Parts: sequence; structure tokens; C-alpha cells
Amino acid sequence: MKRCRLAVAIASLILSTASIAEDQYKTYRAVHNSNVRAAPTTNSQKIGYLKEGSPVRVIGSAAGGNWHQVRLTSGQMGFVFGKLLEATNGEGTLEASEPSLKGGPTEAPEDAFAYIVWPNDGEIIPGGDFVVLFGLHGMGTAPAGVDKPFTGHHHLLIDTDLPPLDQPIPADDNHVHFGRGQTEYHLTLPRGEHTLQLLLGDANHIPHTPPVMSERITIMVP
Ligand SMILES: [Cu+2]
Repeated sequence: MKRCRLAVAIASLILSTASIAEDQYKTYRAVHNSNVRAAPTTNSQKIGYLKEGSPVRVIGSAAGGNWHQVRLTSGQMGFVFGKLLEATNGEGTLEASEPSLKGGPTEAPEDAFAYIVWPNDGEIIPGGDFVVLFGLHGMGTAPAGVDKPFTGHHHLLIDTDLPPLDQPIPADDNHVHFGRGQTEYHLTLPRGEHTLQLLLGDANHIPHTPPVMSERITIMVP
């Protein structure tokens, strides 16, 4: 009985090893400019970047197949959202590089990022009346006007692209400042599709270098 179980265990080990080895030769191409992340979630740290059309070696999948596990040229493993890659038959080498966005004169740690705790990307919010929860990794929040290293205050970008990253962030209905260091915001949005993105600003409301921001998420008010 024990020997039988052992044989099954060995067989399944060989099977899983074989499928991993096969996966190592699957080449995919980035359909859009794509972030490579440390974990299979849009809230996790960015560890690299794939330009549109770049080939990438896929070594597995995660989160129910919604994310590809990839290996960077550095040997580091990361994750790319599934829809951002398409399979190719061609050969290619991996090109991954760090994001090179430049902000203002205030420095931020390389690994700092902001993230929207709630709502999730793709969330459907009946009534459009909700609280956005802000997250910040690798830095602290400070009120506007307070010039302390590695701090900043949140700005919520609503239905807009990123503003120029080396100038003060505009203040209007699409760019809301949280100058007291707030980490949540009660928002009411009309029916339709909306985008939300966090962008941290320094004491003078200018993004850091590198800029500290979240993914831009899309929500729907039915
Ligand atoms: Cu501000």
C-alpha cells in the first residue's frame, strides 16, 4: 500500500516536472505596454516593464490562469496580466526594462508605489456612491507643505490621464488633492464607466522621481 502511494507520488512529480520544462519554451508577446509585477495582482510591486511587441518567456500561470508567470533576463520571476500577452511561435529574447518616467525634484524610493485598496479594477458600483481607500507602499503620507524625506500626499485622478509629472498637479474636479494626508475619499459618480488612479505629490504637489502612482482602474456605475 505504501509502495503504491510512493509510486503515485513519484509519477505525479515527474509529470509536473515535465509540464514545467515544456512551459519554459513557450514564447509570448506583449500585446500592449505591460508592467511586470512581483505577485499576480495589480496592487503588487512593479519589478519590470515590457514594451508592446516584446517577446517574453512564460514559465507558468497563476491566479486561475488570469496571470502569466514570466522570467526576466535578470533571472527574476514576475507576473504579467494574462490579457496583456499573446502566444507566438517565433523565437525571441526577453526585453524587460525599468520604467523611466521622470517626475519633479523630490526623490522617492525606487520600490515605492501607491495602490487603490478599494474599489477593485472592474468593480460595478450600483448608485455610484462609495469610498475610495488609498494605499501607499514604501513611503509615508504627510500633509501638503511638510517637506520630510520619503513622504507625500495622495491625489486622486478621476476620468483623466496622468498630468505632466514634473509640474504641480492641477486642482480641479478631475484632480483631487488630499493635502491633510487623508487616505480615503467619499466619492459620488454618475452613471457610466469611470477611471481612478492615485498619484503622490510632494510638499509642493509635484510628483516624485520616480513618480509614485497606482494602476489606473476602471469602474462601472450601472
Ligand atoms: Cu496636492
